[in-house]
Amino acid sequence: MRGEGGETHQVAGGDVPVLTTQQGTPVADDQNSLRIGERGPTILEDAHFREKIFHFDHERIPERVVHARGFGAHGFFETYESLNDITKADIFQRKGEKTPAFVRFSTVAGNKGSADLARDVRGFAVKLYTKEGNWDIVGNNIPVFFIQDAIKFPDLIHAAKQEPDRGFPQAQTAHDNFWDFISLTPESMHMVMWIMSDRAIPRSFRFMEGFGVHTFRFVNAEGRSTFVKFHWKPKLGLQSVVWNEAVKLNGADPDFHRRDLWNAIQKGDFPEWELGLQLFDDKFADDFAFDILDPTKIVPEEDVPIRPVGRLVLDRCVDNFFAETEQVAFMTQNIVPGIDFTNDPLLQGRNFSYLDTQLKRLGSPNFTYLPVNAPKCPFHTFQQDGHMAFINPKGRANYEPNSWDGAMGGPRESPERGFQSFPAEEQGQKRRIRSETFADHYSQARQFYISQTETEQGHIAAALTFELSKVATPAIRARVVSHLLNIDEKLARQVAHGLRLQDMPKPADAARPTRQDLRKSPALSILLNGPGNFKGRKIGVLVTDGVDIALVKALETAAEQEGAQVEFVAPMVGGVEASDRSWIEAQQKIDGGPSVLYDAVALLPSEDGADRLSNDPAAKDFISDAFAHLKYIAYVSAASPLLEKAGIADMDEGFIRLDAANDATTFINTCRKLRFWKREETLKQA
Ligand code: HDE
Repeated sequence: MRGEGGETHQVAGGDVPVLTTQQGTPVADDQNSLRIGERGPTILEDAHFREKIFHFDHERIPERVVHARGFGAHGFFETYESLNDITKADIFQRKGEKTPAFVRFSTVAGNKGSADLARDVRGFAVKLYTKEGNWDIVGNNIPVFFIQDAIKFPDLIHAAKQEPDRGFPQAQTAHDNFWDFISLTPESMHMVMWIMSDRAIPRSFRFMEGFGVHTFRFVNAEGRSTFVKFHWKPKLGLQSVVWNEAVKLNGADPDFHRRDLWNAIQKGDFPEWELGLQLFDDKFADDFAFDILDPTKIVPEEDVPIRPVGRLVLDRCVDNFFAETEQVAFMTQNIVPGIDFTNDPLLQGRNFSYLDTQLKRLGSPNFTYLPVNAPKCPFHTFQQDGHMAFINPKGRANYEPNSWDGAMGGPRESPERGFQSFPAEEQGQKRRIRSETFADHYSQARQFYISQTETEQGHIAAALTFELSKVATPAIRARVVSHLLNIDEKLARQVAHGLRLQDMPKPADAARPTRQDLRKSPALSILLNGPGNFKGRKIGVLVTDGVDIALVKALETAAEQEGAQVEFVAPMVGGVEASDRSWIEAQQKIDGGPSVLYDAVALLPSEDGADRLSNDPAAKDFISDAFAHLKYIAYVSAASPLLEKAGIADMDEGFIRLDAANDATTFINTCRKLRFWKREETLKQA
């Protein structure tokens, strides 16, 4: 086995294994292929060369058709209390039980190499290795979806991804095909509100919610079923970036999200989510204004409160990206006794799709044996052979029933322990049909919109205006506005104005009128659900030679007490000499560490340093971007020439002056609000 035993070889760093071929033959020369004469031909018998290039040529597997770009980590789920009254799922039977977990976050539309800050839904897929089999909750960071029937999925994804004739745009929905499809698909309007909101540009995977989307069933030992919706709530609260910041982040650090998660876990700052359940019975489902099988609808938290039942902690990065993050195979069909599906037509279609996709990507029905996919409980099947069958049964029986005794006869089914489907009554005509109860496409879109703060509503209007401004066909722009009129007139007018539409279109034909009586749901707002602290956030501190060491120390202490991180940004990455002649190492050179990488910034140059930096475009952008992105900015008076050069005439309440060491604490406390949203109004008026 690679890395275990074998011959070793002495090098400067100690004993290391001898390089071999895949057949185990020691390699003498890995620098030169075998040739005749110094300048002669390479010869066919060079098996080492052939093997090396052959393997390289086959390194790639097809990327995922959707969710190609992702990032995974290991962790565990801890059960808070027994739920045996509502489900017999083994994972929920014992308080304090820890179940190993693997999570993969992703974007949907972009290819594997696309940038992290695309405006997009984020995948939030969780594999729980329970003692009765793997349970996958293959969810998103948005609780609804674009379509109501899985048969529309290929159309949706084709429309969202690069246009087929030109092969662009990459990882963007701001193009004609996407909005053409969307504007012809009114059922997507609720989802459109979510993807045009800041939910689609999260600051970090650590600061976003996850949702199972569909309604599932819990089934208890007596066979009683309860409907359930799954929610993952981040312990660090919700946070997103602003759009202009997202655009710049994609250039400054296309790996912003994966780096953030990697760094947090490596530092031991393990991100955590609480699993919350919305539980309801048939009576609630019958009385609810919408169909609980419709994946374009939510059940507001205010109607069915969320019950926290456990926590998910990510505490280990992968050892190998390909083996784990790339090869992990999530499948909605992976459920365990005590959990069952409903007839949500999207879920039913997904249950068919995921197995297919794994065979295509991983190439063999034995993908379940890969360590990241294999159950961590015992498993025994009569399936056999196939490519890469590296787990094989022993003994004679490879079928059942059989009459071989004991171990020789192999595993047996168990009506008591085995998975039993909930015996739902089903009847009806075999037809291609959409239920009438799925027909209201605008009411919850409106409910989402009116539940946002004014700031957030402004962002939705701005995002729609931005996206539709990239749509070249005026008729498509107008068609989208015709749907917005059914959601909220103010929103429609704002977007029409932003696009400079000459004539306001008529509202789109609606199968159902938009309900005006749905109550606001504060749980839908990001800004109303912030963390109230600055934990897990990062401050970019601009320093030069001569920086006041007392302030640096005070900032570091205040940040540490809050659980926030400080990163030094300097003219050169080697660092700076502080006022007391001590040396401060920088993490970033100023043009590699723009302020978009940080949640707040502190400007601590010496007078001399500020003078030198005042003609540096990167220093100017550092400040003007932090200002435009509504960040809190701490500064020393010596920073004045820099602020002036960055075009900051009036310093608003988002600026905190650092005169003495205890001002650092004031700064961190102020940062708990995350952004100085009031500035956005001033900027709009300017
Ligand atoms: Fe997926 N989806 N999906 N999806 N999905 C895939 O499976 C599919 C849908 C989601 O990190 C694929 O292994 C169909 C909703 C996540 O590996 C594929 C339909 C939701 C991931 C597939 C949907 C999701 C996928 C591609 C319409 C949120 C990434 C590669 C009925 C609840 C998992 C793969 C990972 C991946 C099919 C709709 C979430 C092709 C047919 C709704 C998080 O099988």
